[in-house]
Amino acid sequence: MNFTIWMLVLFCGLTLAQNDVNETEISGETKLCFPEMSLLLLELGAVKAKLEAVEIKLEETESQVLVLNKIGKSLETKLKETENQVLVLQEKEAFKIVFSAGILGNAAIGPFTTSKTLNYTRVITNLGNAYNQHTGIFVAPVRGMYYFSFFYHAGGGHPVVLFLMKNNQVVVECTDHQTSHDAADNGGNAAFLELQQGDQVYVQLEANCEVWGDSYTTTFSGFLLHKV
Ligand SMILES: *[C@@H]1O[C@H](CO)[C@@H](O)[C@H](O)[C@H]1NC(C)=O
Ligand SMILES: *[C@@H]1O[C@H](CO)[C@@H](O)[C@H](O)[C@H]1NC(C)=O
Ligand SMILES: [Ca+2]
Repeated sequence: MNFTIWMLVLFCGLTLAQNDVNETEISGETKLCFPEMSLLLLELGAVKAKLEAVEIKLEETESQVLVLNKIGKSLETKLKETENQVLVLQEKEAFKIVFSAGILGNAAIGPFTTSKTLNYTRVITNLGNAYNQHTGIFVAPVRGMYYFSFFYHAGGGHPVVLFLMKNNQVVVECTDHQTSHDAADNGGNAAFLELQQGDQVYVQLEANCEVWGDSYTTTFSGFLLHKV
């Protein structure tokens, strides 16, 4: 080998040793020296470009994953809120307070010298057991809006005064005067009542009054409309 060839080999070697693969630089001398080597370098360049593209894609994907994570977290929060609301609704649905009662027997009740709570002793329905047929008193199990109604039949031989009572207060009333010719009195009243837990609701027969006690005509009913 003469000196020129040695120089060329040395130059080619240096070129190959360079770290930075630059297509423009490869194109000239290197192609001359080792055609396979220059092909390899070109391929290497292509691989590098691909790697860079993959890196960019990866970064994009990472930021998308972050966004998805955020969305996932907020969805999780929403789901928990919804679950809680469902629980509240289920509790509401499960919490039913409903009662209706008449009076066992078939006889006049009264007149008494003092006012008396009517004992509606024949329970027709009593979901939640808030009504006590032994005392005639309904006790609100929860704070809420309730509805009560009461009806009576009486013979007309005595006046009728019935009060719907909340604790010691009159809520609504129904009355009928004593008459000689009107032997069949029927009446009633009703009210929506907002009650605190423990409030008592009952029907009070006033002194010197009389109603007919039976299961079908003299009744007391109520139910919880909704909690408040
Ligand atoms: C490659 O080398 C040429 C000539 O030295 C230069 O003009 C070009 O900018 C270089 N390319 C890269 C990607 O470095
Ligand atoms: C209702 O029952 C109670 C006892 O639980 C009694 O003291 C009261 O006199 C009864 N009321 C009427 C109207 O009979
Ligand atoms: Ca009358």
